[in-house]
Amino acid sequence: MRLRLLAPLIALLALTAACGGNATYEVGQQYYPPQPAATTSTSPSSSTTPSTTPPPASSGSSSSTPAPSPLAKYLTFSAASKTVTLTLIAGLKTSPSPFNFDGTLNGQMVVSVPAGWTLKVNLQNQGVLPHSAAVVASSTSVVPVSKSAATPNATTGVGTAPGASASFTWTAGPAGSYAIACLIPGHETAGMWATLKVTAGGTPSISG
Ligand SMILES: [Cu+2]
Repeated sequence: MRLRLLAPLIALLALTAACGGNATYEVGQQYYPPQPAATTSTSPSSSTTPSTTPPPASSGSSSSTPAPSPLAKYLTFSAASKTVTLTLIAGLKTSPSPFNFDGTLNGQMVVSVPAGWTLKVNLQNQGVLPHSAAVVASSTSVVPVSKSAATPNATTGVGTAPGASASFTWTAGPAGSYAIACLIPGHETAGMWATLKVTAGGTPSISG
């Protein structure tokens, strides 16, 4: 009886000792197969993830900066020199209306500049008509708030010719609501103006 029990036990011990190294390999190999199986089972769900990835990718780039306006590229500023530079593309071709600034109409674009800061407006006429830019008291005014707050020939038909550029500089203030408009006759009423807010403090911003 004892021998019968011992014999298989010894055989088992000998086997374990002989292929102890192999046993570890087998364990390692056994771990491999389940992993590819797990990968294949997750690949259908991961293949649905890439199709939903494009929208998160675009929102992911926007999450790096809190809700950036597509107009943000038109405004740069230096807090050190209290200078704001606004690029106004007149007659942007992608807009359905030729009477647009940076593709916006009717005060849709809102530019904020702290009082006392220097606002430099660079007008680039990419349209087919002459255009101009000037700071006015409101979207119904055709008179620049100051002589210097307008591009050359702002109120005449000459304006800034298609393909040409012009600029003006204005010291923002007093605080309040203004508009930046094209004063070529008829253009402002056609919607060619942006909202300008001169704030008591803070930093420049653009939205719309
Ligand atoms: Cu115009």
